[in-house]
Amino acid sequence: MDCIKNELSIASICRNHPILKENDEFKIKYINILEFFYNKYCNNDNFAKQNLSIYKNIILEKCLLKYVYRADKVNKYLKDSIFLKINKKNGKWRIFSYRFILAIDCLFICAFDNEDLGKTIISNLKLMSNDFLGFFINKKYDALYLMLYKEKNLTPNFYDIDFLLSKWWINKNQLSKPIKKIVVTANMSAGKSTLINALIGKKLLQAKNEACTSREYRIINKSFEDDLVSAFDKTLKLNVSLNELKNDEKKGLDKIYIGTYFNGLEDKQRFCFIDTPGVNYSENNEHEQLTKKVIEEKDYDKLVYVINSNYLGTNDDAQYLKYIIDKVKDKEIIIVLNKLDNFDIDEDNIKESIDKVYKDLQRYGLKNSKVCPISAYAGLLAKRKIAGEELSKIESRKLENYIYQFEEPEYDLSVFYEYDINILVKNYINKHKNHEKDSYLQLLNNTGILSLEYMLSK
Ligand SMILES: Nc1nc2c(ncn2[C@@H]2O[C@H](COP(=O)(O)OP(=O)(O)O)[C@@H](O)[C@H]2O)c(=O)[nH]1
Ligand SMILES: [Mg+2]
Repeated sequence: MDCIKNELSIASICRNHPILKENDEFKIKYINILEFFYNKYCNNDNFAKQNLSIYKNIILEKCLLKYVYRADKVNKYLKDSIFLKINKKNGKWRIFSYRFILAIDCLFICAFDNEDLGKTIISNLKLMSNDFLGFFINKKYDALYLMLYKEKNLTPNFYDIDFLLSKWWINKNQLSKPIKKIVVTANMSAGKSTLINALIGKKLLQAKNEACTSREYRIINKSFEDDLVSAFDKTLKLNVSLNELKNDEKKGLDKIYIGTYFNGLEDKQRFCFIDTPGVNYSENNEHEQLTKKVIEEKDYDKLVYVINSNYLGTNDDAQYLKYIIDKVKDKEIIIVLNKLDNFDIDEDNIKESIDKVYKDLQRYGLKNSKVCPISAYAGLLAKRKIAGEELSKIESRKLENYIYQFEEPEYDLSVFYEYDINILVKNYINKHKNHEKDSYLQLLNNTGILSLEYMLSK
């Protein structure tokens, strides 16, 4: 499974690609060369196939329908992409070549995680683009190979490859980070899916007032935003729509991996959030079985238990919490008290509710757990707004209301976290300060979501 997780964590490098400014004819030639290498070296490799298809979709855009693959012309096309362009730089005319950009694309599609194949492809590119610059160019190909696969920082006067090279390396670094797996569990409708959405800063999972998650979701973060969602259940798909994910739900497969960029803390680790169906003792037994299987298999590092603060001390919670405490003795358990935006501070007291939860936990035998108060929904709206996402009219109105509501000191949930967490959150806010976004950042701070994120990353 680990290689699947790696493939899901790799972000596509072709958004804002330099080739996008060329004309259709040139783009078609360029993609022809990529397809040639794909056919020659990884015809059966699904990851490469999907990757090539993303290049076609993003680079060719509207001329995708005009695209024809011409194996017989690839050699000529390659020459064109090497000599065709004359570019004015610093007031001087120079030959502009796509050869090294093309090399990076070929290697990214075919051999990102396969150094030997990378070497073979570089040799092939050398042969194919053998030209009057001969020896000099071959040395540059060798240098490129070292820069991509051996972390050598050579930068020997390459023109225009920085953009792709940096994306290549952000991806490589991502794969070297350990994965921290966090399972989120609760009785139904406590806000598990909303909480995971808030942590990743996107409306990815369905959140509804009914038990709707019917399978296990494992969501892994990509290295940077490429506006694509990848998924693996039986096969790997690098570009799925949210609708496809929803429809997949009906097919009854029990586990799905998803890769997407998280709008969250920049971190030295990768997170994998695990969403399970709610456990509800009277209704769907299948959901309960599936969830218990995930809990008991223990393929996670931490467990987050979500309590709906609007219904404190229910029998369902008592029963399920006791089960968790009994089964999960060897992992950190974090208790999240959600939906605190619904609290009426004239009648309820947040501090007292938190204390009540601590007392219950003590009675059930859970001593060292932290109780983290949050509003997942308000946190999610704030994050989506900060990321520049367009909210619906109703969402915008709710967001504005939350801003006023959370300005009241009684709703500042960040005060319930420890000193060291508060310092980290403060640093985060200062670093991201931006006149237009300040009120949303402040809201995000007060919803407790950032504090919780730092707790999870500890
Ligand atoms: N007011 C409020 N509603 C929330 C919050 N978190 C979740 N909800 C709502 O609670 C319902 C159930 O949420 P969902 O995430 O689907 O719960 P799950 O069944 O535990 O996955 C949805 O209507 C959510 O919009 C919150 O922090 N505040
Ligand atoms: Mg759910």
